[in-house]
Amino acid sequence: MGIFVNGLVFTGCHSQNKEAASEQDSVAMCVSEGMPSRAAATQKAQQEILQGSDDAKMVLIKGGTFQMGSAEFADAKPIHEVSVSDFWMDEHEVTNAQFARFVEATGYITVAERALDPADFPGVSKDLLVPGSAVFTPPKEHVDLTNHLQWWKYVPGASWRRPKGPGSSIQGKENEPVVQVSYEDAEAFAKWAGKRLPTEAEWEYAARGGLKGKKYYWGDELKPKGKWVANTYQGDFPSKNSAEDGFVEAAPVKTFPANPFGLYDMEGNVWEWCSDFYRPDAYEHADRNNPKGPADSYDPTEPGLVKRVQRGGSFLCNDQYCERYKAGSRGKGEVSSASNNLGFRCVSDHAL
Ligand SMILES: [Ca+2]
Ligand SMILES: [Ca+2]
Repeated sequence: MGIFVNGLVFTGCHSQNKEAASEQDSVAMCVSEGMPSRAAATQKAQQEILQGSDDAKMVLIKGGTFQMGSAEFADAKPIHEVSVSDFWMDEHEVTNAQFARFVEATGYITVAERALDPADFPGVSKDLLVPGSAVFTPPKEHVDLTNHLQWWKYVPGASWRRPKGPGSSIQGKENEPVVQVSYEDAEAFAKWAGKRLPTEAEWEYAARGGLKGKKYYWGDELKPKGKWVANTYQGDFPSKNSAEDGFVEAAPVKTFPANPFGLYDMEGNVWEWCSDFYRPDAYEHADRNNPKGPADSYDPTEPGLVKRVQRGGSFLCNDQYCERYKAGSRGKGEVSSASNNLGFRCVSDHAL
């Protein structure tokens, strides 16, 4: 069958180019210039294919060696050489539409929607133990930046379906990143999708996009050519968001330019969970080859809590308060906690 088809193609080619027939002694010659070979075309298709139960477009990140960390942040020192193997990464943060499909398929109930067990919250009045989550609630007037509880409120009823609590919704926000997801929620989604959460080494390697020693993941200038290239916070934090970049809160994924690896919103938009336990001294003892983080977590500011790493900062990051959208910086979060500026994306070791 294959020979017969090839024969037809060969014949057609000759009939259209009789004057050059002597040069066209193979089927390959008949392929018009600029058309990719079958091998190249399938490879490209594979690199951009929708992968996993969530049908996410994933990008093949070719492994390599890079300088991980930042001299600007105490918990991101020392800068050290790290190698990561090839992996595939979602090109954008997991969206509300993707998360809705997961919930529909599995009946999953997120941590923010579950009843709170009084045993987990000794000393807290039972009537305060209602399902909900943290919502950024900016004060009307300028405040000092020492107490973050001035702008973070626990809002009963806040969840991924109602990111800011009763009255809010995700309708019309299908392409925005899902928020109000705890580590457990992100991990459950990843498992359903046939994927996993990235290590922070993978995340940072991917975010750097092959650039070396830059202040921001996109380069050394905050606004290259006068343009905001990530969804962060402009204005007087936390009371006056001037939204010069066009967005007070999360932006639809892929609104801002992709990095050189074809990944969107690695910096800003929403924070992204990574699989490593958080410790401020993690890099002092880190593996150099595909590091997976320390064996346990420890955050001196909240010693009793288990925390995992978060990366990339969010629409609330700015130089005045949270600079942790800068290259190499690290974030952290208690594993059962969520907020309306926290999401995730998945990776896979293999094409799915
Ligand atoms: Ca913004
Ligand atoms: Ca992000």
